[in-house]
Amino acid sequence: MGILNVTPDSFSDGGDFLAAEAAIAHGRRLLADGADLVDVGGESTRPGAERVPVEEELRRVLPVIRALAGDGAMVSIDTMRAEVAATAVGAGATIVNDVSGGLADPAMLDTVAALGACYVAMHWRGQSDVMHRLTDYHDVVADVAAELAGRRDAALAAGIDPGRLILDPGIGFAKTADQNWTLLAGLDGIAALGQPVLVGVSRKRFLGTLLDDRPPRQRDDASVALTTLLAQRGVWAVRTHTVRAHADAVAVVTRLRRGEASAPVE
Ligand code: PMM
Repeated sequence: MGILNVTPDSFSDGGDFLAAEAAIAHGRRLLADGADLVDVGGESTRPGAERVPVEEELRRVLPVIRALAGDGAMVSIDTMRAEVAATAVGAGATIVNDVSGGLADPAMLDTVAALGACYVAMHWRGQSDVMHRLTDYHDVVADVAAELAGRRDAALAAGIDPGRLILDPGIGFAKTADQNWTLLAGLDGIAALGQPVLVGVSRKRFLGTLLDDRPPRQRDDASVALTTLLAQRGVWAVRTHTVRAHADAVAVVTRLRRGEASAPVE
């Protein structure tokens, strides 16, 4: 899943693709590099970010979704708002990626169920301006799994098709750097919920912390290392800023697994 942030303030690529033409060109580049889908977002969720008005969010994302979906690309809309989700699906998006897992907008789950779209429910505890204070866990893997199970049950109760529901542990959202690592190491606890798993680690702050405070754009090699490990664990998708090296890593893991399965036993 290639990231296309049509925002002035995202932590790693804010402002790069604010003009629709630049965003569309970048989306096409992500696809040419091997992305299976492009995640278009018009509101930053970086720590401390302020919310944007719904009209502005729509103004940013709609021309980009129309153009990429018009090319035949699979597009997801990264939004916490039911109104944006519905309008984006009308413009050609087929997946709603909601970092709040339905908690930010009480109309979201019913809206997605009525649209018949795929839905990504991410683990989330509060908006970006407060999430750094919401990091109390008894056992981060068990607690995130239990809270995500609650979002899964709410999504299914609203009528979202279980075959169209994807779960995401929400790396970097209401988690310390150490908690992110513990959660990644314990990802089987999230997979045990029985739904496909999406993971977003690309360029995130906990990688900067590991690498002597390196800035976001110098965290890509570490991000690819995690993609390799996550692919080995069988995740459904990884959400990344660059695509080529990640797609290559997935191809290597896929080939290696095929080789293991078919190798003759001596
Ligand atoms: N991370 C960000 C935004 N959207 N969506 C999902 N499903 N999972 C994530 O981890 C996630 C997300 C924040 O990263 P960005 O500012 O680079 O887009």
